Amino acid sequence: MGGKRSQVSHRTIRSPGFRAVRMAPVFLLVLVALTVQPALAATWGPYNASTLRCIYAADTAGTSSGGITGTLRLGAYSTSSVYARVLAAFPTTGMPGPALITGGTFTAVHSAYANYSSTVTITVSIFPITRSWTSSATWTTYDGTNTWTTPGGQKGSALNGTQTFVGNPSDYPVKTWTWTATGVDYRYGIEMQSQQEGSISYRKGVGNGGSEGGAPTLTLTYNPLAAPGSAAVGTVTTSSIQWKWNDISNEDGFRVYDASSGGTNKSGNLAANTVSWTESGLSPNTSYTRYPCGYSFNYEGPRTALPTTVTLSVPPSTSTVTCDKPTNTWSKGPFTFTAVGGFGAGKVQYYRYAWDKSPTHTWSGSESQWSSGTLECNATSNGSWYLHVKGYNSANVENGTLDLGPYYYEGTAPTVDNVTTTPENVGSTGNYLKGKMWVGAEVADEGGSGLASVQIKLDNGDYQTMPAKEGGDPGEYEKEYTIDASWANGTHSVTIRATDGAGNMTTSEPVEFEVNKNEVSGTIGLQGFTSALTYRDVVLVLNGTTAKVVNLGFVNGVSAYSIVDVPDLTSISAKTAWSLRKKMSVSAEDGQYVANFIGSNVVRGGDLNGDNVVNALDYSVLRGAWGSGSAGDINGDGYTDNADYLILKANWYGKGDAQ
Ligand SMILES: [Ca+2]
Ligand SMILES: [Ca+2]
Ligand SMILES: [Ca+2]
Ligand SMILES: [Ca+2]
Repeated sequence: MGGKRSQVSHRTIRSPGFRAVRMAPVFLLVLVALTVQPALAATWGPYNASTLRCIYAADTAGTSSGGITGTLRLGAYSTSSVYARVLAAFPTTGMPGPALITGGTFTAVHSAYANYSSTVTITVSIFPITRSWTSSATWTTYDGTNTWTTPGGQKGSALNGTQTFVGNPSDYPVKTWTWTATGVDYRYGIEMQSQQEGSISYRKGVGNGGSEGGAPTLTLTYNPLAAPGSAAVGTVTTSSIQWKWNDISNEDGFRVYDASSGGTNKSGNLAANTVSWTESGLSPNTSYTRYPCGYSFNYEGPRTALPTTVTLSVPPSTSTVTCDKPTNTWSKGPFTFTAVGGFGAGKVQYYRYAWDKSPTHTWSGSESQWSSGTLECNATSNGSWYLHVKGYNSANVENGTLDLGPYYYEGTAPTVDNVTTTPENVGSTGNYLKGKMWVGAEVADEGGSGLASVQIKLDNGDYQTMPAKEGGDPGEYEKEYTIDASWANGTHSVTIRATDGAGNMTTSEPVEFEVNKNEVSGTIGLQGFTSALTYRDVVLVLNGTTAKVVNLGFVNGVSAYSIVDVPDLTSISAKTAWSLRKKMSVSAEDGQYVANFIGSNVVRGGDLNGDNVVNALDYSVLRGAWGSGSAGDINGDGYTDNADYLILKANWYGKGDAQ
């Protein structure tokens, strides 16, 4: 400072140029040369006349016009040139390091017309300008267009150091302002204001320049902000990270950003000397990098990258790891586990897992990893199984374990043995006739889960429950069927399926059986037969080929008959001893044929020799047996006599049907 002040020399202001100016009718000229001296760090400046931007006004009304550039004056130059206010800009663009200008020292020379002999007084205040402005600024606008909030210059409170010059100008008294900014930055410049504003008169003023006096000086002080030192992160959770850094000097506080430049201020304004901040609301298993910086006033210091940190993964729970099989429930596996929501940022990076029969697990850190898709676990022995998982984030930091289970596994299928079918009625070839049929089986299960169901199906029908056999031994099952007219003839089968509590299933081979439930029935009437109960063998021929002999008891010449185990029929014929054969066509879709040999289909008598015609040969037989009952008793009354003859006669030359 002393060096600067030494520049204000009488030698300078009495230069030839000064004298020329002094010859002007009036003179008071203030000129300020501005320089900036580094307070704490770098040197900035010096300013020179060409870097200054100045406006002036004659009084508070701003009625005077005109500006000056490159020279800072305050006071009266002439009665028509009174500078009550002066705005001075001193560019700080490029000032090394962000910093708040916190103060300054301004030194100016009280100058007056050299021949002016009276003592002159001027009191000068300095204010910080609180917004940017341009060299087009006027009394009312800061850029020639937009108005100041306060006409005459938008400014903060007066900086301390108001000075009053008193003295004879020839003394060129030097005054120095030294101030400290409080809560406002005067990066935008300063306003020098005469407290005699409105009454400044000729030949008094402050400031100088060139030939009019020594050059004043301006020294700015500012606080540079260093980058905070990086420190290890503190507590990390699934949703928060405690960021830490080292303190710096001069800061009003700290801010934490999410980028090395630009980005978002995540922390807001933190207090001075803050060295940690816990950021919450973060996503699990997500990588974050933060950049704290100090700030002072409107300025921020350089940012420091803190260690990139990954939040913890979501700890495993029964909500985040699920199985397709319930616990405490038998199944045959496999056990498929799902990481609900999957893996990755916001969730869990991977699990380590163990699948075993122990309810708990001691972690070694070398367990297999599960990092995508589903996890299928297969049990290798019957009993209780458990899945143990431990979650990790992408930085391989674990967070939480979970034991799932028990899952009851067994893989031993039931046994189905001794499947039998037993018909109530069986035909000549072993075929099952109409009537009941019982299917039996012996079913058992091992492995622990026990039998859950025993089912049976007939042919390709649906499975039905096969009940335990009434009165049977444990493990014996029996199903009763009734073969009726609705059954189709032919091969049928039953299949038994047993399932245990774990879902293991055994299905027997189909057991086949043959069904032929056809039958033919009806009544047979013998022409002219006795009314008393009398038995006759009747030869029934099926489809002209298969003969069935039945012994029937006739009452009133009529007898019912029924033959089971017959093939599908198209015809049936009937014949007894001493009768003509009678044949009938039959049809029935369900195999239940009816043929009534009565009325016009009655079995006619007279064929005594069995050649199925009635002629003289039969008559000869009748005559031979006349009076006895052995050979010609057509009507069954025990005698061969005229009654039999009449039947023969009635059918004379009659011919029976083919078989
Ligand atoms: Ca500090
Ligand atoms: Ca089993
Ligand atoms: Ca005959
Ligand atoms: Ca007779």
